[in-house]
Amino acid sequence: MASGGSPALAPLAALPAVEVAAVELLTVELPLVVPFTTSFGRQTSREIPLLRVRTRDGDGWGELVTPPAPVYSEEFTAGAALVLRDHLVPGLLAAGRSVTAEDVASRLWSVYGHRMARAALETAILDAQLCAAGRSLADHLGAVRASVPAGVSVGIPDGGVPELVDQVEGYLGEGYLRIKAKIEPGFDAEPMRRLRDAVGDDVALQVDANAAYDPDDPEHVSALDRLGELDLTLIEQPFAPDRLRDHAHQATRWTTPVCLDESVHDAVRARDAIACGATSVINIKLARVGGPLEAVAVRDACLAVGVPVWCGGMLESGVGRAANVALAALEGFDLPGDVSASDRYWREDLTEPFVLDDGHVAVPTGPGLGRAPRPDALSEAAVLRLDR
Ligand code: OSB
Ligand code: MG
Repeated sequence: MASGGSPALAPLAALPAVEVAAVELLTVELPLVVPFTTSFGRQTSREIPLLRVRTRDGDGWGELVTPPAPVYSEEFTAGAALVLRDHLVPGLLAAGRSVTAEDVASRLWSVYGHRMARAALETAILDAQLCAAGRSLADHLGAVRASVPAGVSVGIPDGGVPELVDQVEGYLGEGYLRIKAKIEPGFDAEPMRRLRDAVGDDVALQVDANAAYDPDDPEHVSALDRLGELDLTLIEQPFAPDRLRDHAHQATRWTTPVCLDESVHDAVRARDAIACGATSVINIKLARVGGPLEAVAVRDACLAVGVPVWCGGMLESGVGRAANVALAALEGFDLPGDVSASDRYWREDLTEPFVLDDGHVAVPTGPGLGRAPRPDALSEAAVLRLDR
């Protein structure tokens, strides 16, 4: 994989390797408390595959955040599981069972893409290494805060604007510090105007199109133009991931800052997107860029040129959320992220829950991720062995 060009601001400490005894994927199905609809589809639950790296010193965990279908990017769960079993895990262990998180990028450089699959593997190995060393992920990555400001991402509700306003008012009442609303062609300028009118001018409001707009369609562009009146914090990923120049062109016309998500799959792309004017804010998801190490490289590339970043999410359980919250605790993550409390997603999380406290989520302090799945949450998990 083409990994990031920018060196880390302060290089991460080297951790001792762990000796891998087994690698497994444990999959559980968890219903969402409220359906989540974006321009690319509607989800009522998540099939959550957790990657477990068993070592002599204990287990490490990582979450595979792929959706069931290739609708957010090329990646999807069944494909990711196969690529892990047939390519990533064998490729990693071919050079020996003593591994570090860095080995996921360096030993697997010749495997293209599949960043969410790699991220699960890298996170699990790093978790195992950090647990053995008795150090938290946040500490290791260089966290500068003990809690992170929490935003919430709100799907397109079945009940339209009235239901959207209800949901948003509920989240604001709980203390969330900013609202991100999903938009799609036909559900954009007018609904967002009504949402802005309902919540008032003081609420930090942003929108996410998940690449649903066509820059060559004047009606699409004019709907996005009209968002400019709403004092939005940013508009996330209006166009398809490869359309950097179209993002750059519209960014010169809009007052609303453009923020890229899907387009930014690594630090090199982050640098290029910034340099061509396609983005002035970046949503960093460690799973989208291949793991926590590349996520830090993306952050470094942004910080070097003064581009603010924030931590995105993929409806993670507590396992993936723990890694996201650690990342969001780094310098540069100054905007509230999609790092919401467990109860925004699940009636019962797979781990000890993350809770909202005065609009913030506390950064785990325990070794590694600081969260592991409760054994009873995995009692009915389907298990796939990945290392033979
Ligand atoms: O585009 O940010 C996105 C969820 C799944 C896939 C893509 C996205 C999202 C979210 C939810 O917006 C973020 C979260 O709360 O985890
Ligand atoms: Mg997004």
